[in-house]
Amino acid sequence: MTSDIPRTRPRGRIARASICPFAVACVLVLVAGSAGWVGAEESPIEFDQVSSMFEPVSVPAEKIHELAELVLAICAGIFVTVAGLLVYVVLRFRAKPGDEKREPPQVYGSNNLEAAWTIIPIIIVVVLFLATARTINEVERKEPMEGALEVTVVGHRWWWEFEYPEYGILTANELHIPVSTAEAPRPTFLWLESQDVVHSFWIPRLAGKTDVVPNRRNTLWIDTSVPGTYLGQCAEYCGTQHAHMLLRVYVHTPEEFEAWVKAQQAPDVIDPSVQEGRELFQRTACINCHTLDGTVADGTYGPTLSHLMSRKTIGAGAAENNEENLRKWVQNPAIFKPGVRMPDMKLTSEEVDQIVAYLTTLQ
Ligand code: HEC
Ligand SMILES: [Cu+2]
Repeated sequence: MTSDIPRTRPRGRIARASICPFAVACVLVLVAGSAGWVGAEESPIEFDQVSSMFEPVSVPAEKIHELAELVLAICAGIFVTVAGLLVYVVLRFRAKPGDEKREPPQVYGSNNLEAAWTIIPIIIVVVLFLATARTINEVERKEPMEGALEVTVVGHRWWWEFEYPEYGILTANELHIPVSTAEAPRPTFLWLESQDVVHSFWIPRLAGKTDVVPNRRNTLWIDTSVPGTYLGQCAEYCGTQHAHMLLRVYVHTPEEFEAWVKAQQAPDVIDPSVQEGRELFQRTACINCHTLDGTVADGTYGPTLSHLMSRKTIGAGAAENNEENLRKWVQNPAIFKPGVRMPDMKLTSEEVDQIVAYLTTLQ
């Protein structure tokens, strides 16, 4: 009996229809993921700003963004055309009842069609190539521009060293630069070096991503007129604590920058109430790995501790820089960064207190 009822919905179409919810779910996950709703882990540091390459504030980042928008627009056009034609063909030429026995008309070769789908893609690729070449040419610079602030950036496992030869300043993980305006241009030119493995320097809102390679000097520049704090990170897997190799860039007004330079150049004030901690620090192996101006410490394996408290974070963004976290860090830095290259110094609780009391005076 049932076999006499004409099948209006062939099985194949049901199977095809069931793909739809899956596709919809995929698109939703992609959209949610890119909007930051999914997988947004709670970070130990409160991030003041989401760092998006779609909100550039510096000349090279703007140029890269323009190119990205052009490429996205062209690719979106291709996607809509191809997917639209596909949907049209699937619906228009779908199997209808009574079609089962018939073959569709067979078309062999069409010179016009073939010419079209050869020439149009070639034009698209040439346009993409030219636009990309132009952007690379605008963004790439091998030598510092007139009046630029030069900073040498050295990638270490797992922190960043910043040296300002012009001012004799050495600091870590947090880069301070001035704004650059049309009236008073002051771009920042970065020399990128690595102490150990390949890292990658990336501050999405300020400049493109550039690898930091041992035995090689790469370059990058920033030119922004918007003061603020911009976040970045190492973008090349460089070992266990790669994810905790963050960057903070403070863009200051000229006056603020001047004040920061002055503060960094001034020697750390020696506070007599923490003399014990200061002496203990200088008797401990800390000095083999850390530099601290005005003390015997001149190690270069770890970040400089001069003006330590002027930094907002410790451990390259692994923790906020405050007394409590410094205490935990000096006690055993692996609490924040398992695998970190600073050993547990096996200090007694009292020794930690003394050293931390001293460190917190390093304004
Ligand atoms: C074997 C070398 C070594 C020794 C010894 C050492 N450190 Fe470190 N220290 C490091 C390294 C490397 C880092 C950077 C770790 C990172 O961020 O991945 C660091 C980071 C730090 C930081 C955080 C600085 C910042 O800006 O992120 C502090 C504070 C610090 N050390 C204090 C000390 C003190 C105090 C001692 C002695 C009790 C000490 N260290 C001994 C290698 C060392
Ligand atoms: Cu790295």
